[in-house]
Amino acid sequence: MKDTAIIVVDMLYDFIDGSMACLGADDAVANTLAFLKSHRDIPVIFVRDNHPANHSSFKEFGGIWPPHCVQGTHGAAIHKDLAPFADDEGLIFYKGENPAVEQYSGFEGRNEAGQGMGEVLRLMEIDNVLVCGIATEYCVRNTAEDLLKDGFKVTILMDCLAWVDADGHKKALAEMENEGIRLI
Ligand code: VGL
Ligand code: ZN
Repeated sequence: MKDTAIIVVDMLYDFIDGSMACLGADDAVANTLAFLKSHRDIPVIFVRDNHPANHSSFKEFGGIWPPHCVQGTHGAAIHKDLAPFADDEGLIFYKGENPAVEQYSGFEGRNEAGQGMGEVLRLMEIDNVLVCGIATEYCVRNTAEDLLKDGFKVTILMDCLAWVDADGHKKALAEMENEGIRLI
């Protein structure tokens, strides 16, 4: 399936069992792993929230979140079960690195070479993207919407999501579906 890629958003320890542990995270990781194992022909793209220690999204610096995904810490690392699939730095997009800017969208991330996600997907001739990850209402939603706006066909893998709030998760899914994002 050359024209399809999967985008795994923020499956990082702080969102799984750390400072911002999200609801459903263990199931989301297990289901994502099962999906990746059974679809070895699909390229896997990872998004990593990767904040400096003084990031403005942290409460202490005027934001709304506890400190999380600080660069170089365990909390910022990809879950060990998924990490073997993250073997190509060109397909890992880092976001939230500028202390002054909140970035929920993985689409705004950059790989190690400084390329954006849209640019890389086009070079790979991808036009369908499967999106999963954490958190549904924030980074998954913003990533999926930016991909849709940029012209990609976007499908959310519902069994591979985790969320901050159950009602927020359901509302975000309904709104994404209305916008033209497919839910499977
Ligand atoms: C996220 C809040 C702050 C997310 C990241 O990955 O959804 N949420 N930083
Ligand atoms: Zn963050």
